[in-house]
Amino acid sequence: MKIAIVCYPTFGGSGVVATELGLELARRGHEVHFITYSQPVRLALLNPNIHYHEVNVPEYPLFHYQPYELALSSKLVDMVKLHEIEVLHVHYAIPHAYAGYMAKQMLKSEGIKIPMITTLHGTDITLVGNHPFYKPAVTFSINKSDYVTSVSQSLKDETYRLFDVKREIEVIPNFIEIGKEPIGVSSDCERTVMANPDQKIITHISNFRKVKRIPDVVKVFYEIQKQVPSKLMMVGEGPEREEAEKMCEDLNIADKVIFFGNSNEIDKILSFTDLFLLPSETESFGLAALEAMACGVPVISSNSGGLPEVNKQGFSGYLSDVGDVESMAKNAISILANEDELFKFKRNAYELAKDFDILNIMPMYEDLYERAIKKF
Ligand code: GMT
Repeated sequence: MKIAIVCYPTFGGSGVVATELGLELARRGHEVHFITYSQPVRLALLNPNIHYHEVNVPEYPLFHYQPYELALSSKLVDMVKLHEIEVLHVHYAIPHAYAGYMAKQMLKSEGIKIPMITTLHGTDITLVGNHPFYKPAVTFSINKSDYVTSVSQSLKDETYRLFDVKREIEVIPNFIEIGKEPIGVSSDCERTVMANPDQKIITHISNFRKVKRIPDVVKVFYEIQKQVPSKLMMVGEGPEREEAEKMCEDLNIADKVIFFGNSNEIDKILSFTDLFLLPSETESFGLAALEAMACGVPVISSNSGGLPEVNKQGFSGYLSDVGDVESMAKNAISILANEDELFKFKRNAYELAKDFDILNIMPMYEDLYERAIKKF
């Protein structure tokens, strides 16, 4: 099949899911065209089935806001015609589904019919898309998509609750490549860069936005380190980072916390990690938690959104109410303070991650593409 993937090219979240999806489709022999404003972070171009087309938005002094949707829809039209693309798969409704719909209409006027699949990822529904300024356009573009998927049952329910959506939404969970980075593959020497042998390693990875509740990460760690010798790895970049660094100074734990910024070595950091923290306000899925579990790392998370579909209470970790840092710290300590318990949770986390193996999820997307192409 010839598939166009539209996504954000950024670290984490929907961009990573879209990129990993495209890479796997290419490995399976499909021709994949990434169409976005810069090369997706995890995209490796050394595969003859992978193509990358950059969307350029020329600067013009008249424009206070550059018209990205216009440039994207034009690029989609050109690429579909040039490469005879058979299906458009847009990740994140805003503005991709909107631009995709416009491209479809332009192509239709030239006698070319192509199906569009929209995958909802989370903030496009729960935070941004729900804003009254965007809601009519988001509702319209979801309803005008030929197929809609969401990354969790929780996100599907939220979409029906918040929007007047008539379309059927299919749940296709996020996935992970199991066994890509075998557990414990990195050397002890690398571990010492992060912590002493007697210290446990706790990790948080995110875009450091408000929704991630970064102060809760610091508060939970503050309680943990009082009882268990440990270090905290803060991976990612975003608006809450500075405040978190200040908080660590104020709590006198700055020497126990490393702020990495965005990193391309997430697998390596996770392979040394003993516990992952994700206390988010809302999380449609929590891909970072799954990435941790696939490296055999138990998860302490909030119980919001789709997190209970990924992290299982008392098995792969624990879930607490949003903001209940006391319970999160207590659960974290109960895992970390006992080696047998830690070993059990690590093994369980890895076992559970296997349910989301890319090999189990990919056929769902391939089946969807086949149905979509056949119908058109
Ligand atoms: O985590 C973020 O804030 C980034 C965001 C995105 O759209 O890139 O992530 C969302 O999509 C991910 C991939 O499907 C999900 O794993 C995240 O849970 C979801 N984030 C939220 O719902 C806050």
